[in-house]
Amino acid sequence: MAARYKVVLVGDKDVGKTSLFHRVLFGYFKDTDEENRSTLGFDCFEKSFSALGDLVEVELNDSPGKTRFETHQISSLYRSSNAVLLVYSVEDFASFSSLRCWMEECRYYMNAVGHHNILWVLVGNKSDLESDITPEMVEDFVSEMEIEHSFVVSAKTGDGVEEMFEKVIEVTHEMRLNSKVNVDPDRGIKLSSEETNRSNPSFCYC
Ligand SMILES: Nc1nc2c(ncn2[C@@H]2O[C@H](COP(=O)(O)OP(=O)(O)OP(=O)(O)O)[C@@H](O)[C@H]2O)c(=O)[nH]1
Ligand SMILES: [Mg+2]
Repeated sequence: MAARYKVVLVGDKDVGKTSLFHRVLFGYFKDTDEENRSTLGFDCFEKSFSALGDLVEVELNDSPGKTRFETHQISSLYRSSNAVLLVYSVEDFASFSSLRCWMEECRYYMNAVGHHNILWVLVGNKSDLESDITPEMVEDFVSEMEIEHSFVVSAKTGDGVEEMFEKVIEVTHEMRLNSKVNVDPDRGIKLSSEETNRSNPSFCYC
């Protein structure tokens, strides 16, 4: 059976999460008019990718930049994610600054269920526009927040998007292969058989 991973896009309104979602899944840039473009729900779509020679199923989740949802909807999305793409727009310093809050929010819900095996990825979108964010700012942020992977991409031109997503899936798959802790995308964290046998004869879902 193919491994399944859940990846979630988070970040401020208008940074281009939905545009990245379309670019990754359907390979084109979907421009929308200002009135109708804000994401109102948690859209998701599943697609197969190849990683380290294996076929993997990836559920990519788009989320609204303005939280309008009940806590349980947000917490269940975060706690079952394998990778979180923290998206900012390179021409919007405020969207970069608020990533700390987005990360804290995600960590809060993940910590609540003991889910620590997450791949955090920093994604600067709109690289086709002039950037307000210097490489030093990015370096300081990733080192302070202990983020291992950072990319600058453009959903509009497609520049860097495919490479970024391939890397995310590859590293996520590598983490899964090297780890004893697995995440069931529907139910949360599941201990591996070795861990389970040691503590409890049945699987433990948080
Ligand atoms: N120039 C440029 N514009 C982009 C890019 N990606 C998205 N946009 C534009 O930025 C605006 C917001 O994009 P969305 O994808 O709707 O942003 P979002 O993060 O999903 O916003 P919310 O759903 O409100 O949270 C739209 O007008 C997009 O066309 C990009 O790479 N370059
Ligand atoms: Mg959106």
